[in-house]
Amino acid sequence: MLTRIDHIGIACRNLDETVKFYEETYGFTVFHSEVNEEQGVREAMLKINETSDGGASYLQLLEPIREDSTVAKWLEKNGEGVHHIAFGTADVDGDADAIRGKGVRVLYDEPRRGSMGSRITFLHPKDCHGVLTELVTSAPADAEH
Ligand code: CMX
Ligand code: CO
Repeated sequence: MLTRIDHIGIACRNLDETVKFYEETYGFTVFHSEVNEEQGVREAMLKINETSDGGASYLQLLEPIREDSTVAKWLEKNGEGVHHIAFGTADVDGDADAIRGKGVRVLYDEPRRGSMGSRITFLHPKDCHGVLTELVTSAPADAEH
């Protein structure tokens, strides 16, 4: 069951400048940052609020680290902006299977590694009314990232 907006993914050209904008304009702070080689991004997670399912909602600022990454390709075509939304669930495997069963393309056979040791998969935007949609199960609270 999808129980929260886990994050909104925002593509930017310069992560440091974009983080500065969110800090100075809204007073948000970076909760976590990392490089995800597989996804081809350098990212910062800004925690916005905690949620009733025990998780939290974040902004995920994404800067491409490779020209052939999905985010680089998207920036080239669209410029900076909202790239995807992510729903949080305790069971990304089960929810992805259920959604696949409804005829929506799930991009990965098995969930991959996301921010902070989470497990993530994506639904094809063309099957979701134009919205690239991610499903996330957070790492257990005691897990190492
Ligand atoms: N939102 C909405 N539509 C999108 C989109 C997005 N983010 N990215 C691509 N599309 C649309 C394009 O506009 C295009 O539509 P048209 O054919 O009407 O022009 C169509 O999808 C195909 O786009 P493309 O530019 O040819 O891109 P690809 O098919 O090569 O890749 C996708 C699209 C969704 C398969 C790819 O972006 C992907 O695998 N995404 C999942 C991984 C990802 O996004 N990782 C970065 C974030 C990591 C994280 O969140 O941790
Ligand atoms: Co994301």
